[in-house]
Amino acid sequence: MSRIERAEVFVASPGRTFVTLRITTSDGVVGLGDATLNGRELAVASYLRDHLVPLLVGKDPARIEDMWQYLYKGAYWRRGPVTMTAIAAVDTALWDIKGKVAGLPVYQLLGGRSRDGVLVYSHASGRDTAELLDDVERFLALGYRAVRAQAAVPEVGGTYGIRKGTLYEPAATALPDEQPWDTEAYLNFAPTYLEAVRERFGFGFHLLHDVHHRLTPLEAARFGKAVEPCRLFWMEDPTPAENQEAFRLIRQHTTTPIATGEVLNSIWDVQTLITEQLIDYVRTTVVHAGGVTHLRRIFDLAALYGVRTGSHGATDLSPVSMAAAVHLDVAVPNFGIQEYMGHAEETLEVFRGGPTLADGMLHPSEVPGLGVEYDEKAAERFPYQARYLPVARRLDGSVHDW
Ligand code: KDG
Ligand code: MG
Repeated sequence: MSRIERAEVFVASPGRTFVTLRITTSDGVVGLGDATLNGRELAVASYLRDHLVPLLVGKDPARIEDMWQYLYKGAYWRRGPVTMTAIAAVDTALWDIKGKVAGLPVYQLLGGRSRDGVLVYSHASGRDTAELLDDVERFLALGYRAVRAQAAVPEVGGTYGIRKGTLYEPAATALPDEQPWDTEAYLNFAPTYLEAVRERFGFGFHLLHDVHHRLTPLEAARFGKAVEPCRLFWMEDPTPAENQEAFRLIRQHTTTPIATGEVLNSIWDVQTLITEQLIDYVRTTVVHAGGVTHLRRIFDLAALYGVRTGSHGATDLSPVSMAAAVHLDVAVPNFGIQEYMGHAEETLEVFRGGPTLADGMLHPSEVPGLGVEYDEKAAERFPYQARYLPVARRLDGSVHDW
């Protein structure tokens, strides 16, 4: 019987930092898992190296569900992003191995295709409305059928989600950048640029917006009502999602669809949101929510309640995560949309292969497994660089949700 012979953890910063787990079996089959937790990367690397790798060696790589239960229940300490990201890396690597052993792409192991391609949205942004409109135009010209729109709030001179270079990268400083925030200014301004987008480009594409956890439930309800004429595909993370019950109030006041979940890690974190149908799209991901095995479980629960999927896909999700996401997206019946920002050139020098983009849709790789390779030699050219996500402060100096 095949055994896990080796498990190695790589930390490198090709364009940005990624933590990658590589499991090798006694038959020489190699599987990859993403273990990147933006701004807290080394905590997961240590969890893997110091606590999980010693448990993996000698185990049967084919027993994916059993491994998941063993690592989750065996930790005793439940949930949390560090634990769930580490478990996700092992789980994803084992799915990669299973696909390679079977000679099938992972989506075939998940039941095969439910659709021909995976609808994606990308990020348009601008320092003001005019710049945002140009950027939306650019994405539509590239063939995207869904675009997220964010513009800097003039009174505070910025906000989350505004691209500086070719790719949006919030974790850009050696210590956290402190950014100002003013809710009233945002609430006055954001609806105006979303309206401007619809006025200029019409309704022939999906328009999304990320509130990034910054509003109270009542403020979110007010925002949702204000943008109803824009017919958003969704408003994302309208309020911090730790308090699942808070979404009831938003739901009662607006028909703007709601998406949340990118910072949540387990089925229990989204249980009320899903079973009470307080959201329309669940944004949990392969890498931060326990891998393919656990994300499938979340998606299946969501399917029972008519909630669709809309997984996080920012640049801090490595090409291994993106590949795994697209295998799941193409297979599950309740897929909604997939976020896709692409990756820096340096990132793609290290991670080769993966899904392909055509006409605003991603298509999974047809090679056995996930279809991504990790070039260890290339990674050595990009040593680890510590980077933090920013912190938001209100105008009175107090800390706000970033
Ligand atoms: O690491 C944090 C980013 O992934 C996050 O800020 C991006 O909100 C985000 C999104 O929707 O892509
Ligand atoms: Mg988001």
